[in-house]
Amino acid sequence: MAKPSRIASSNEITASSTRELLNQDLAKKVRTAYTRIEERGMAACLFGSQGTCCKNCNMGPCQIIDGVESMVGICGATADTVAARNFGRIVAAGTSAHTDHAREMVRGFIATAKGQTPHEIKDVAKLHKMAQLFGIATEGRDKNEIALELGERALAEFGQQDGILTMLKRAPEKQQKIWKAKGVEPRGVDREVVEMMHRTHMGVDQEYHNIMRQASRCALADGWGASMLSTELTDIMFGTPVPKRATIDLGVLREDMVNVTVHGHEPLLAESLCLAAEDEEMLALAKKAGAKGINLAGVCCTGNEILMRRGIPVAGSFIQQEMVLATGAVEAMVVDVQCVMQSVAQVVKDKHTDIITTNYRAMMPDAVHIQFDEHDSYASAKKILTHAIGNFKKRGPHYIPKDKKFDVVVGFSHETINYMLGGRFRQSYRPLNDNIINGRIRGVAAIVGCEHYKHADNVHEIIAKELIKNNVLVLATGCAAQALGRVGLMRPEAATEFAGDSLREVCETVGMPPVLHVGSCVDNSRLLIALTEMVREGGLGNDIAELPAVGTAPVWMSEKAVAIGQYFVASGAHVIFQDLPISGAKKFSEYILKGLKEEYGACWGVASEPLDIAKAMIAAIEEKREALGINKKKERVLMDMAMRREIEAGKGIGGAGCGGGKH
Ligand code: NFS
Repeated sequence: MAKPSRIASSNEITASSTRELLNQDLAKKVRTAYTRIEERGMAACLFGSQGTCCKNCNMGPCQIIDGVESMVGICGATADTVAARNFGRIVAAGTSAHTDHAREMVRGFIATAKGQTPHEIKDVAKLHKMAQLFGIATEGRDKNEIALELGERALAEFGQQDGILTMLKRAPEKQQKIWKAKGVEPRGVDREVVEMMHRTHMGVDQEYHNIMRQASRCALADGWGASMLSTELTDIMFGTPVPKRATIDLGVLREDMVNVTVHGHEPLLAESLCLAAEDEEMLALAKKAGAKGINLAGVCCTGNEILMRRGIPVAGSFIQQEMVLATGAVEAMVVDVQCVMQSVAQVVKDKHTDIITTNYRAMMPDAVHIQFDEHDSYASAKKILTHAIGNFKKRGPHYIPKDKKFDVVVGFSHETINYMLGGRFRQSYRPLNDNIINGRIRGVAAIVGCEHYKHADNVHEIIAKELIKNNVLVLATGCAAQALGRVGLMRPEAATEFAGDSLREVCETVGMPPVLHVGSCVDNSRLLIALTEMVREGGLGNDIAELPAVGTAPVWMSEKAVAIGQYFVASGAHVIFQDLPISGAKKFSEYILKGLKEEYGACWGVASEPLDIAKAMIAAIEEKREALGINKKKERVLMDMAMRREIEAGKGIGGAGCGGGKH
């Protein structure tokens, strides 16, 4: 039996801003997740956390104990079946969240192409690339006309019943062949979620390998389908991120301005707010209320979206959302969908702050609802800001930890990585591949996903520092990226301070941080493309499974993180989490932690301590390097003229010039 989840107590909070705030009298009056954890005083249910609680029908709920005949489900379902069904449902829920987000972005994209939003088609080069992928003619056509056709074709893939999703064609050929052979190519985005739910209904799919086949298909519909569509179309509409300096943490709130925090996920709302916050009429209104202006700040992944594209500061990550409000300095927190704790409306109960819900899909008691209309988004944004400005004069006692504001350099889209390492004239992944082959960079590690309260909040930091110390380049997304930004790892100087010698050398030459912010969770699709480009560039194997690349979402909270993990595993990338709800089912666990590797070349891993996660990631990278034959130390041979002539004569010198690699 695995040990029960550890509950973090408030003395394990390492974020100095959070600690400082919680010590203020003002914040002590507020009930936060930290309070609730202390008051609950109990560990999570063992059956639930080990994956063996079944509530898929009303004969139960059944708690299953693996190997005990009297403790299977009333229907006879075994621990392996139950854990696999639960896992499949987690993947389906995570996928549904990403895909519904993506659908809204595609609809916004169509509205933009029709001229119905204040936005425009910004990245025409990417528009043409995507059009080409979809077989859409571009020559002599207006950008909006192409965008409209692309948007409609993309939208149709959500409800598609047969065939395969177009974006799958972007994967390395070998990956595509594996998916075809396994029968896991997603047909349509919605179809895979529905089928996953159906197959895990009582009395349908009761064979865990088969359940996981659909979980892979469903997750691939997320990563290579909807999430990738969302990222690309959002880039086309709002601009592909390029490196920008910005700031992060609670200190970005302003004493003298109307503070409006944007929390949630779909950047259509946030982008409209960014435009409206610069509107003369809005600024005049703010001044009339006694403020110097409007300070927009992000929270969670919406924060990442506008941070990446506009350099708008981030006030807090998932774990800090209550802290942002506990400052008493926020006039409104504008939310749309996902990762918004219901408690936020209670945190502001005695404050002037309003929680403004904006989406018909996501309402909350004690919040103010102002519906965001994508066809009239500018007017919606102005209405929301007007409401927030109206609260400024009512601001009461407040506390902003002003010095808790950390510099970050963000905006590392896959195109940026291409450019940064390759330079303007030879944009390519060649320099990255070469640096991996010659060992300056041992490999690439993704640190993604959420935060929660079960563990101390420096897990991401410990993992990242160990990785970069060992010359592994780190790419980060989601709230993990914000956690790493808060501890100063997204400054170029961090390379000098924390990276191993050879990674430091590469970072210093290029002027980049050793931890690159790649975007929101939906933008994990950028990592799939980056990995694909590394394969395509050559020298590191024929598919993602051969690359010295590995991922972790150590402190996962949301079901979305498991969907992401599954699409990485099914794409050949090894993924390590701090825990997974599988340990109560022996055979199923073995399949997840080992068996999947035979099918996709990658599997899941679990390690509870952050340093162990980092070590497991480094070991996985080293294993790949060994298999590629790039770990052999290259002997430096000082050549004299006679030796050079010998080479020219075609006789050669063993090992020289090939990095000891395979031929
Ligand atoms: Ni990702 Fe973003 Fe954060 Fe986790 Fe939630 S905000 S989409 S799910 S908690 S990283």
